[in-house]
Amino acid sequence: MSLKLYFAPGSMPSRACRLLAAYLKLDIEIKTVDLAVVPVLVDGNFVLCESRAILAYLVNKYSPNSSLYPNDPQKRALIDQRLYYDATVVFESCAQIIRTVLYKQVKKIPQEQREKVSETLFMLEKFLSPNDKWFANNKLSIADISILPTITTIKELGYDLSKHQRLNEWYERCKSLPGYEDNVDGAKYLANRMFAILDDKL
Ligand SMILES: N[C@@H](CCC(=O)N[C@@H](CS)C(=O)NCC(=O)O)C(=O)O
Repeated sequence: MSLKLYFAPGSMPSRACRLLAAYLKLDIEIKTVDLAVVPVLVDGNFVLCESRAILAYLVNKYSPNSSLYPNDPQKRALIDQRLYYDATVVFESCAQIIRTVLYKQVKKIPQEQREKVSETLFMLEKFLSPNDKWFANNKLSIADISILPTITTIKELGYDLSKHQRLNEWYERCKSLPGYEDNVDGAKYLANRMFAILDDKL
């Protein structure tokens, strides 16, 4: 196996790929880069970008019978639905704040961006029904691994996650995942870069 992951610690999708690699105990070289779009996976001659495609590929190839991304069409469809929601809504709600602060050097997070994060987390929590411990099929899946780095970043930016009880309980559960601490370190690194510019927290 010759696996490499081009990675940046602050990058939420990069951290998701690293979390999955730790969970699957993959022998993977983590190559930290500054000036490139990340994450990018290199597996021999095969090169793949887009974190959610990378997560699905790693399970399909290296742990094909795993419940992280099951073969059953309906179970898989529920996971895909969460992944698309993550890519288009959850990640984006946080990424907009990151871009506004880091690229435009804005000192105050715009109110509409704060509200978007709250609304998004309110909707996200609806995927966790009272008996569901995880985002799909009541089992840990690549949907949880994809969503975790963004929620960690939002929390490290100062957001009070206890406003969303089930989401908060899910977050507590995620703390036992292999690689969780590296994910938190990346979120803190990103948050500290933003706090150097920001006047207030999220
Ligand atoms: N949808 C992509 C998002 C990738 C992305 O936005 N990466 C950011 C870091 S989180 C990046 O590389 N930014 C550097 C740049 O655009 O130059 C994924 O999930 O992999």
